[in-house]
Amino acid sequence: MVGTTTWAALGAVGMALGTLPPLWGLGNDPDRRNHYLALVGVTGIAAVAYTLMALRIGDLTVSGRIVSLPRYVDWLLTTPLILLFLSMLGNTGRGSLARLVVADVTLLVLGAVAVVIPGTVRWLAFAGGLAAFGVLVYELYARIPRTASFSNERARILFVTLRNLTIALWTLYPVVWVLAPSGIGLLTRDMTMLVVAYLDLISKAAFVALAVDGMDALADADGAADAGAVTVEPGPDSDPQTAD
Ligand code: RET
Repeated sequence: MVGTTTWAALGAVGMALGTLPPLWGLGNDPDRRNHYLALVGVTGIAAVAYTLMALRIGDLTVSGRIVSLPRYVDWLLTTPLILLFLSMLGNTGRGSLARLVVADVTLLVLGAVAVVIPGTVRWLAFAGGLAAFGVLVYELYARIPRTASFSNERARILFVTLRNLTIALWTLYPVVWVLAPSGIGLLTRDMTMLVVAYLDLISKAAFVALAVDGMDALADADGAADAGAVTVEPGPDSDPQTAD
């Protein structure tokens, strides 16, 4: 039977493959070492977490519910790295990054609390998690675009793409939480693992792949500028919205 273990194993393979592009970037673009290190962490840590889940290591049973420790540790480490990367793209400064990470850790901790504590407290914790998520979305959507200083138009476009992908995908997690055994139990545990592994893969491996691709273009643009190959006159092909 195809179940939790298989999905977790597939997740591990996907995350490991997803770590190859930023490793390549690390070797090829020393100027953006920190950006690539953050990306290697995002999929690399998830690859380890999924391997542990496939081996069924770290499943805790708390008040009759199973909580996967590797999953929460993975989220606690890698979602801040995703936010760090977005914040580095926009040079948004420490205050903004701190707000993002505090909101992120708060929502994850409240989510974990909501899994293990029954009754009214469960839904209160969940509502608190949603509120923290609201703070995070507000920062990414409303504040950062006003305060960020992007090194060029391409960096801004890359930020907007990755930010939109992040908000769209992260919004699905609380929905899955409600449908899963943690909430009303419409999804089985196997189904939940499949859906979450799929969401994790897109919000991590696809995010990382798009980020590496975008930074490669940024490096090319820098290289062309350094070599004096950039024309000053904006020609018909130089619209950054349409250039690839
Ligand atoms: C919970 C329940 C409490 C309310 C909210 C949640 C949101 C979780 C999110 C998780 C994102 C995880 C990612 C993992 C990548 O691999 C904890 C489910 C709002 C947004 C992106």
